[in-house]
Amino acid sequence: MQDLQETAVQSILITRWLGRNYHYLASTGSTNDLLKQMAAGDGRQPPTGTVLLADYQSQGRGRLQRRWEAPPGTALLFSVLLRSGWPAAQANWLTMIASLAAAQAISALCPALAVGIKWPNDVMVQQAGTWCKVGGLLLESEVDGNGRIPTAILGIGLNVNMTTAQLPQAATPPTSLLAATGQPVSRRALLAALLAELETLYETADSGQSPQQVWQKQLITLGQQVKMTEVGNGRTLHGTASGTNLWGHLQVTDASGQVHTVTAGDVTLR
Ligand code: BT5
Repeated sequence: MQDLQETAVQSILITRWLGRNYHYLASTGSTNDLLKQMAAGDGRQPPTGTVLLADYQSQGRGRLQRRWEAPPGTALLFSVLLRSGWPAAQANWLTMIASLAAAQAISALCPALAVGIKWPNDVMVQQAGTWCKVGGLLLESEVDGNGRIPTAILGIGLNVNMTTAQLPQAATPPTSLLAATGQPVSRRALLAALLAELETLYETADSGQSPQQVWQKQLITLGQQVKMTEVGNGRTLHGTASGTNLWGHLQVTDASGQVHTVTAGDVTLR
């Protein structure tokens, strides 16, 4: 699609470094997989802030090897390489700032939409009074011997111009910006706005400041009755999402008043 090719995107980018090294592909398996290979390759190492975008993914992935599906020409599907060097505990800040950047960019282009974040990695918009998933984040990072993250790949998928009939079957009700507003949205303008927000948020986080305060304001999960399935131990918790910490972990208070801090999991709002 021409709107997302290199020259078209470079001409409207306002970032200093994020996305300045930008690659477009009409189709690939998964942008996360390809960017990971490029970052690990023997050739010229792509710099931090490299963005790889595909108009279509045949093997698009969510967390836990779930599928991420979007027909050609309808979505933003891209990955960002960040050579952060942050301590491992801060890795989650990348998911937090990416979901914030996506929410802020959507608000800028679709001011009438209510936008929020569903913990831990869903970008949501309200449609006919219901929160629906319009995008998701997939962070993949490795920890080195010093407990730091030399390289992180941040995958971002946003449903932009899918018609209602093109939305996939999904656990959380899905939508697109077109379906929610009735208007097509420029993928190129949305991408440029998102990268600009992400660059600013990244620089603040890079100075050591947690995005928690700003991020928490957008979190639709807080104060809700939730069913939480923890990733890793598969434990299920029922309770109220009562707070978060600096690392973006979710606190769930159960009926007996005990507070459980969850680092990774799936939330169903009840
Ligand atoms: C996510 O996982 O939400 C992360 C999605 C990240 C996708 C991007 S696209 C660019 C980059 N390259 C990749 O290969 N991936 C990243 P998770 O929370 O596990 O949600 C996955 C679930 O969302 C699936 O099991 C479906 O139920 C649902 N789903 C699949 N496609 C969807 C879509 N287009 N819109 C809304 N929900 C979807």
